[in-house]
Amino acid sequence: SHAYDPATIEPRWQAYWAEHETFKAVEDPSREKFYALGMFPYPSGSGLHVGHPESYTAVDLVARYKRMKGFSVLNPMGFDSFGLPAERAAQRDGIHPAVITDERIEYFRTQLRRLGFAYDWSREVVSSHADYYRWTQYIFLKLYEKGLAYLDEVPVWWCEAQGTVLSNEEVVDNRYVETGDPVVRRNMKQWMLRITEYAQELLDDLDQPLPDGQELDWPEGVLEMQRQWIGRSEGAEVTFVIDGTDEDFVVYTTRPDTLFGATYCVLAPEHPLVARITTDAQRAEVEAYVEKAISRSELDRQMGDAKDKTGVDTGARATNPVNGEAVPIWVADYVLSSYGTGAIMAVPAHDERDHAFARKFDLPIVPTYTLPDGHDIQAEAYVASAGETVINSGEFDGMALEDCKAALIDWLEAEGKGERKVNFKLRDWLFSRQRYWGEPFPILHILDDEGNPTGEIVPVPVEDLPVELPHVDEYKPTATGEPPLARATDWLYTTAPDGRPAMRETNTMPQWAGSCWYYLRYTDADNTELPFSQENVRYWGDVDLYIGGVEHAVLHLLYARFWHKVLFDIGLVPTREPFTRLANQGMILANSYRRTTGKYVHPDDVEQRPGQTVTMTSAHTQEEVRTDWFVTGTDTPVEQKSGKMGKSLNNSVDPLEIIERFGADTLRLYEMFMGPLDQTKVWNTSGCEGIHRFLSRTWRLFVDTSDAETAGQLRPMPEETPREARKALHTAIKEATTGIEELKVNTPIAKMMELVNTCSGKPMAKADMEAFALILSPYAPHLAEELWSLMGHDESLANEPWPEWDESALVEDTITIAVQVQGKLRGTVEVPNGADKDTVLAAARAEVAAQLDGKVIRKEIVVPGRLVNFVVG
Ligand code: ANZ
Repeated sequence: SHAYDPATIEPRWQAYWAEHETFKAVEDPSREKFYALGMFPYPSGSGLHVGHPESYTAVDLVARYKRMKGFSVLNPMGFDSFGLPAERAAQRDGIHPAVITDERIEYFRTQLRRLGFAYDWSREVVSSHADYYRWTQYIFLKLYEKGLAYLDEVPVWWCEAQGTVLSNEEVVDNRYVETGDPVVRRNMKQWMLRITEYAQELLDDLDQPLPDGQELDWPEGVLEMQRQWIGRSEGAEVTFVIDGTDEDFVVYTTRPDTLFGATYCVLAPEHPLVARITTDAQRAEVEAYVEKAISRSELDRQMGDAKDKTGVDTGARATNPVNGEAVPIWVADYVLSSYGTGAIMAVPAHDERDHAFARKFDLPIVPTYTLPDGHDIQAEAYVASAGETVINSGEFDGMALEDCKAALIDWLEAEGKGERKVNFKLRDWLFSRQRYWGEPFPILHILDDEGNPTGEIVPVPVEDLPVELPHVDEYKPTATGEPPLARATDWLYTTAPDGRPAMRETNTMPQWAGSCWYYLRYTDADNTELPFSQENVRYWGDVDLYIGGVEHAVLHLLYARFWHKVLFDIGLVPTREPFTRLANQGMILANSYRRTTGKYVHPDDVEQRPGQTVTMTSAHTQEEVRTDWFVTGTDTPVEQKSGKMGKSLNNSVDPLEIIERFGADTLRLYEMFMGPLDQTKVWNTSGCEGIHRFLSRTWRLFVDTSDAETAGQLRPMPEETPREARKALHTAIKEATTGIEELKVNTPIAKMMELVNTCSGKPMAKADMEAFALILSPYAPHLAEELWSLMGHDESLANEPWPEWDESALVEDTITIAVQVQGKLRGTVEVPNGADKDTVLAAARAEVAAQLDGKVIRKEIVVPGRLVNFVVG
């Protein structure tokens, strides 16, 4: 048979590309570069599902397109392969994480190769391989040298179930976001990265054009999430002197304009002054309160219901610096020790938290700016930052509220009672984990004669990198709570460069480390002397297009930006920002099928039959649902619902399964056809059938599939393309060009479908058939290559120039003109597009001849391209 057969076409072209190194990225100074990147996957146990190739296909479209536009293209792929899940699987199955990880990567590679991506596989990176993490360690040493990595005793999130600490970013609602395991606060010595030093720059560079002309083109939602995370605020630090002492404390406020309304102060339970200033009468109560409060999580404390605000009066008083009034000092857990100065001035009139607290403990509520008519400030706080007039504030009374903030800060500064202050929510990055499967730190702890750490730290010399991860048989923390690496005693004890006995750092780096700089390694993946050469990184520079999931809006993208800025400052990278243009792919959902037991049945194992009402139970609920889905061949009902494709809903679809049924080109095209890239979409395998039909029709447009002798050959192509087909072709070229440039990846497909319809089985002239194959190639590269080769080319089309569209071909042949008599529509005429006025009038007159018969035409009104109106009398 000569029908469209992806099963033979696709492996052939994949082999061809590999053999000819068609997509090898070259540092060609004569061409402009384009760097396209998809976020590298974590090689999970379940392999890629059809959700992953969505962004990879979009990246691939652009990469292939840019290559045809003459750019030198870098389109690489790799694996983000350190992290907890592999360690957990290793523990469960008794296989070393390195072995498990490499097996998984091999499966991912197979899947990716069979999708036909135009990757330069020679640049693959695997973050858990020593030839890669050696350089992660190298960059860590750069951070260390710059004073940006330090050890600190810090309150951390400790996850007992995982036996590790987690970063702030990994904890939501006192649970580890990945597993739902509970976490608690604990003080531990940890490695920290001083990301706060870059807070302002990380914020500014989101919005401003950079000195070298770089400017971020990112989705607004992601920019906003980064801004929120960095959380810059402007305000003042104000000093309060404690009555009867010469001690004082400093509060941070964003509203110094409300200082006259500060009727009490609050110290965080952890504040060092609490113990010292508490009066004897209050001591027992305060101590009990502090002890309890410290064990509560920060989030809990922040979220705490307004009504159950808790706190205790220390008995001490402070002087409000603006009006000299004595205000009580309380201790309460809604003030966090880690933000600002860990102390606040409370303005119950204008802050909701303070208001709730003041109501509960009967503290005075004094407004400092005008209130809306009828507002009862004792009952409810009133929050405004503009539009009101200052009251109860001495010499500041009568000022517009929006001017008062600066005026009060100036006054505080002049009086030496406070100063301007900018604060950030961003905290330093907790950078160590008590895990095995991560990058070892290139750090040594010097030991004394008894073998105890002296506290002195020395870095491992660069020439001794990598510090390889030693083999251990047990990945749990040791009995003393030491990380698993403490078990590798042969590895653990060593000597410092100066010969003193030393012990290696036993923490490992967090999963985020490897992904902070992998895009740089791709520029020079085989370099054994350096993480990347200056020559290559200067050629490839920033990533021109980066596509990935919106779940990385903050963590990965913020961490990578931070590392990049450090590398920029030490002159190792040429740009301030790593990712110039960012796009997010939407989540792919799929139907899932839940049994009454709560277990999910895979979509392949269910069938639809006339319905029945069943009681479905879950952990918390029992509900009646009507369903017409059953486990295939049984009477076991299942409930259909759509949800995120993945393991937990047992609704993953393996790309290989789709490739086997329909081919990779159908899968790629379907992924792009489902809808706009950034939108959530529901996967539907039967949707692939329509796409497969389109590709078959495309095939038949080129290839004779009849039983005739000419079967399998190109169909005869005319000298000239019919006008309608030419218009459809140029429309498709235009749409493909702008669609790919603007990442509107679904619309060009519709235009190509229209083109094939318009041709309705009759080929166009050869040059036009070639142009069609070229614009199809980013989407369906195997088929396009096959057609290209059938048309007599013996090289890949990957480097052919991208077709240009002819605007004049898009113009309509004829246009329809409305014909009115006395302003009433009496008919329409078709005239050639661009016809002159006389031609149009003649046609119009003929059309309404009956109505004009016997009348005198007084006026002929012509609106070009639209209508003719005859005024008769
Ligand atoms: C007085 C005041 C009056 C405040 C008012 C707000 C409104 P953002 O904007 O999020 O940076 N604050 C300061 N340090 C705090 C801490 N460690 N724990 C809890 N709250 C703290 O928040 C700054 C405001 O949050 C500060 O301004 C302070 O309350 C409070 F009408 O001071 B404000």
